[in-house]
Amino acid sequence: MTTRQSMLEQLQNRRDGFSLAQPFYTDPDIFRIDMENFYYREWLFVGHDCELSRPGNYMTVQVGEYSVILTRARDKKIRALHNACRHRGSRVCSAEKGTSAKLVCPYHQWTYDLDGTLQFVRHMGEDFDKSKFSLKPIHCESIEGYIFICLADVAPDIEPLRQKIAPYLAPHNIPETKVAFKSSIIEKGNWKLVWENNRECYHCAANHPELCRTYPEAASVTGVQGMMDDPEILAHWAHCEQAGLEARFFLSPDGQFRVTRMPLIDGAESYTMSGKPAVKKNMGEKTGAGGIGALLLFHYPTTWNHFLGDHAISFRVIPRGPQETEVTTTWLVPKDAVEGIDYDVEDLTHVWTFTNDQDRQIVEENARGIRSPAYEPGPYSTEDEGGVMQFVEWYVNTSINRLTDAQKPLS
Ligand code: 3BY
Ligand code: FES
Ligand code: FE
Repeated sequence: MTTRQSMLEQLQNRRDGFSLAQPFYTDPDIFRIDMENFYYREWLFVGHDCELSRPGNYMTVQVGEYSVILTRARDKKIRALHNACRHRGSRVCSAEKGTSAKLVCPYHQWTYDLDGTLQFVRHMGEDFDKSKFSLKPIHCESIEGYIFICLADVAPDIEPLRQKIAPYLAPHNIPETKVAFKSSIIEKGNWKLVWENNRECYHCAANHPELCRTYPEAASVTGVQGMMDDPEILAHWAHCEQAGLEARFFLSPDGQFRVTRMPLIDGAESYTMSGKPAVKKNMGEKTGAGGIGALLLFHYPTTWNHFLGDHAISFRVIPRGPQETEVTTTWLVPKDAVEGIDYDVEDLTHVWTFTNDQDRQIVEENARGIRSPAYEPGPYSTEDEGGVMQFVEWYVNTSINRLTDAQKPLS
């Protein structure tokens, strides 16, 4: 039996409401199939428009075997290009980010424009047609300051995501922010363990003393059910709507993304130790209303986000191996906020720096336990882990669909 067949069988026979079998968190073959089914097919959040604020800015990102360059060209457009030279394939850019008028391959100096067009080559003969050797383009879309790419030949329709989330995000003016701080950590665990951990707050009270000062433990806040029965949440939505902010919980029919505004504890305004804003400036007019809590957004498989009145935090999840995942956190503040005057980086980043490290430890302990031959799938709490069940169901159903599609003969 091939790995695909046995994977399909295991997914079809899985025990509902239980964690996945060990190979889903450890096996290199299943990992490769996950990369093909998810990371090489879906829209992926890779970075922010403001990280490429000026023409000439570029940054690189590695997704599995794909090396990607994101550029802002002279026409101000953001593009994604395959970082593989059309001569003999060298990576053209090796830096994480930079500014340059052109992209020059370090090997034999083939020179590309920031839009990917090949502009200059030496000694290739008179008949050489440069127009046939541009850097290959990658689907790239920007939604409210979030850059998404899709590595598939044919990308899924991104419009439902854009249309739904843009009205929620717009008041936070993400295109008008700057990066106050960015950190990348490696969590030694499968990407799905990182997501499972993120989708519940069952672990919060015992593990996140800093976050728990402001972020509610209730499953109705983090998860995907129970919010309609929570009077505090209903009152919060009414308050936000009065301030002109889109607020109500929305989960996409395919389960891939969710947006909602949620209250913080005791009217906290920000994820600081005091609950007071970390930044003296507001992200936008409407976000200065007070008591707007946090706008929460997740989009599988790459991102979860918190938008506050004074700043926003994005998280990017990229697998680095079957048992290794990179989590990149970016703190965005209004671009005219001045460090040291309007905000202090330590105050701004303290809570989530600790929270991320705590989550890293949790994920790594989870991964270690799962590696034991004695591990067997265990039951999720329907009360507290509805969000985890939703993620796992999305993973299982999407995987089954893709594995069965691949089995169908081509018509
Ligand atoms: O960042 C989050 O959305 C999740 C929710 C609960 C705790 N946490 C790390
Ligand atoms: Fe890029 Fe030769 S491989 S110029
Ligand atoms: Fe956590």
